[in-house]
Amino acid sequence: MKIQVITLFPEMFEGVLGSSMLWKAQDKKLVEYKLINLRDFGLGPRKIVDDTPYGGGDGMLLKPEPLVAAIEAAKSSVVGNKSSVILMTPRGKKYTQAKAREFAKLENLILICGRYEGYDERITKFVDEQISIGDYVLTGGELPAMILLDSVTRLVPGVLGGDTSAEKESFSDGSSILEHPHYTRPEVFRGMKVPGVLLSGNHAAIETWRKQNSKKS
Ligand code: 4GS
Repeated sequence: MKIQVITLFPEMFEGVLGSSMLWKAQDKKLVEYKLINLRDFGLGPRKIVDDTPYGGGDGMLLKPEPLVAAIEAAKSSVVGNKSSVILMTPRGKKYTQAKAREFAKLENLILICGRYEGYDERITKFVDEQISIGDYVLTGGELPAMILLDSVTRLVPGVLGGDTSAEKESFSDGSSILEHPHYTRPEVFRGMKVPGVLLSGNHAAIETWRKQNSKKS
């Protein structure tokens, strides 16, 4: 899988892409990440990417020409045809584990990180999907893009150590069952005991306890 990210702040991704799981995914050649600096597609000698909104109002908007040129550059480097251009925006469809699973099946993802007050609406004609990570306002779409690429990468076969770990976790069966609580040593921590059943060795009882203590939402 190839994930390309269009952003004005490529350096924001260094920490996340260099961290264990994502780094290993690249090292094993399971996923390839490419950062595209939107500034490179800016207009004129000053590489302008933003402009004031028609009709007035506060703030600046991303201009359509640089953004569409960056999308086209990303698309031109794609081999195969299963690709999706995804715009990170609070106006998008709410991101879920089901979406992550859908994206993990694609060969090519192109993620666009918004900035400023927003973008010229005409860019949406060059976008396949608009995704929001939640109803709050961030400074840019970079953090949402990192959340998307983290959650998608760990679903790519071979990325996680055990082949079952990704699928056993919360939401993986399409329902919204959250995981049961976990405990590790010590048996008593600051007066709080580990539930006795977990120390019992009775696997059926443990399974029942875990089911009962999984949250449905
Ligand atoms: C989100 C969000 C976001 C909105 C980008 C204001 C800069 C910012 N993107 N899910 N302009 N929530 N984007 O807040 O995706």
